[in-house]
Amino acid sequence: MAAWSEARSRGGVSEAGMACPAGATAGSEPTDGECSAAGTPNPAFRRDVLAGLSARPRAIPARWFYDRRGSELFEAITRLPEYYLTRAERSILTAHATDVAALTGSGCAVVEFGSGSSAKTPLLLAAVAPSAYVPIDISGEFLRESVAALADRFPELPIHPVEGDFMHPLVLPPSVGDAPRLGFFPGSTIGNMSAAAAVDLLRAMADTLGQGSKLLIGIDRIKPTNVLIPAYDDAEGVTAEFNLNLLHRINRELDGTLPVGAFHHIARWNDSEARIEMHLEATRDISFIVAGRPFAISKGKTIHTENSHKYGPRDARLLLRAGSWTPIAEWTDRDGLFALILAEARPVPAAP
Ligand code: AVJ
Repeated sequence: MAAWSEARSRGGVSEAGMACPAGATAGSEPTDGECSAAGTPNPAFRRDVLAGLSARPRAIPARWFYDRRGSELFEAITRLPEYYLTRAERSILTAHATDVAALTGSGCAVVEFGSGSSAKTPLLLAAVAPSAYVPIDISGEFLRESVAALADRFPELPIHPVEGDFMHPLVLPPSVGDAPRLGFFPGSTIGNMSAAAAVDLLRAMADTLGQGSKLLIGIDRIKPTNVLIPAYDDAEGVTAEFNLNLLHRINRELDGTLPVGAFHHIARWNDSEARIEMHLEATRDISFIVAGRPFAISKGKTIHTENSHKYGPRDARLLLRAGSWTPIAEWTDRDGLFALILAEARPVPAAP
């Protein structure tokens, strides 16, 4: 998620993030989302952390939040009173999934970018009566878990999981047939990317789904900071724990000696970039080792760990158009906190 390294290498971050399967085996090169077995550090994680701690400003891609513990903490975040995003998006789907279905028709193939482990996917599937469901995720383990859960709920629905990086155009399995495609990208995951990376992703999605396809995407809106900040800095400290878990993960998987207690969770609104930023701030001068290399951070300096961009109604539509999608309908929750937008991949008439 750009802090998610402009999200170029990580494909399927579902809203639940990546589960780290208990039985993860030591492959030669663990894929991005998967845990390394003890003693075999994930080379991409090692590379990103060493580069991120060496860069100024320091920044580590947010996708590394989601080891098993991080995924559990994210699940806990989605239940916090302050974290309105998940509830707002679910309420929109509950109220409007039938409106979505009226515009897509039944019998389309639903292609979810990130495997659907959230409660939202069943709401959509129940309403649109798809001919097939195609979850795409880079983590095979995570994909299998969510396929099993959905197969239970929709025993008649053909499910064709695709293990791959949805940041790049993919070929859908031939078994999907030629049913019209409906892409699904909930959770405002697109907000973790820079505008440039988001546009690249949207174009890759259009390439994967093809002309005439539709995309249902969740995008969080700009709103007052007295609502935004608590959503990323909750009273219980769950988000702080989620952020700090990244340091624990570095210590566990990369032989780190980071003094986690000397870091402080920060969530701040960057108004010119229209985003929430999460940082970890050193509360004193610190020296530590990661993967055999020495590092130092002075008191008051931070490691930037996440961006969560927010979009006004026009901003969101412009982003979609820039990514080759034409918005055709949108819905919000009763408080206007979050938007669900339906867009279509269709040729745009030449300028007059
Ligand atoms: C899952 C990426 C949408 O940015 O709101 C939640 C992740 N970070 N609390 C978001 C997150 C801190 C979340 N996304």
